[in-house]
Amino acid sequence: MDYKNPNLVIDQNNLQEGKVRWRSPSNIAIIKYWGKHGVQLPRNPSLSLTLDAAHTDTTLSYRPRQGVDQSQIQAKVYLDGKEEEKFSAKTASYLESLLPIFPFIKQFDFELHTHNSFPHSAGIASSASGMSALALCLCSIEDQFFQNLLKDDDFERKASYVARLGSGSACRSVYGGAAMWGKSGHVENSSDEYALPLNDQIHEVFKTFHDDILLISKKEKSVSSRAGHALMEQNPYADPRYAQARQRMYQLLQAMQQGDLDVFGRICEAEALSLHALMMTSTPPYLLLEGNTIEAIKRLWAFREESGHPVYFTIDAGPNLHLLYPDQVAEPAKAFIRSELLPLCEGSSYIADRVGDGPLQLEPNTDA
Ligand code: 2P0
Repeated sequence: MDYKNPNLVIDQNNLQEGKVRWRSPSNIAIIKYWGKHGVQLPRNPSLSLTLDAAHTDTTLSYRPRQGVDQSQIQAKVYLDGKEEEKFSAKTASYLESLLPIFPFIKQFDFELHTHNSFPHSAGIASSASGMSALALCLCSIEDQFFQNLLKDDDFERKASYVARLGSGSACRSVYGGAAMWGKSGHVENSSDEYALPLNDQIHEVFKTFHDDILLISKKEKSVSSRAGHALMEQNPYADPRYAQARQRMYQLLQAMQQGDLDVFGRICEAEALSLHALMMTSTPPYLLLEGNTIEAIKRLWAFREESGHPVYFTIDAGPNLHLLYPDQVAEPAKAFIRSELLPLCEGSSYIADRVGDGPLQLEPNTDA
């Protein structure tokens, strides 16, 4: 797949200013992406559920530059109305890297207003929602000027590809429900370069899933995901890990087709623990789990043993626990979470989220 296209230069007579706006959700990985090469190419396939409440709203304004010179791309980024110079510099260099795909970028100056629905301290990666929202905005600009992404499938695949270049996990957020990313012999058209929606292939029960995110700690994590991915290159367990992820992907896809919650839950929890085991076996080793993360897992296992309810956990690259369960057990699951798990959370806080329908294009003239 090659999206380089030198023809996407806007005729001077058609150059005009405008705005596009997208809301894009975060996602929670069931099979984890951990280890990469090149520009966010994954070492193993991953699969995630797209969230709903945790999302980023981004408005991208573009204004024609006076004469196309060689000077650097201009992008000002405002987070909740406040200019963020660090994000402005990062966004400008991301846009610069996209010039072979969107040559029209150098015909504009950009302003980006962005708002996350979740607090920074929540430990939800804003890179997945933020980078997918920006990628969708860029594809919308292309579509406005060239009308060549008219088919939803083409639009979404390109947005997923472009989002991946910004942040790996972002490519999965372009699709609602469940999405997988990375070449797998078991999924036709799967690719390391973009994600695929899986919704035709999975049981309806997974679309009813809740994800209650328990905020065990709101502290900034000690090792970034970027550094964590890099440490995989020297990890002695890296190769067996990539083989394990491939095998689990196959088992998970079958379980999700059949609606087998038990197998889904076993793989989901094993993946979370494998991810953190990889951190513990890196050089230098590190640990993102807190004592209360472990205590919450033990209480959950005891609750499941007693009640038989299909409530499972996963963990991202941080200490917070995501509790996943189908809507049919929401009542007992929420009662258990309130009485036994919230006391383990910082300020008893959690975010109630659910599997969502994916990104939404918004009217650009509402507040960002
Ligand atoms: C995932 N995570 O599959 C894994 C599991 C966190 C734990 O991808 O460097 O921010 O931007 O490609 O996507 C977090 O890493 O990494 C991540 P980059 P990203 O969701």
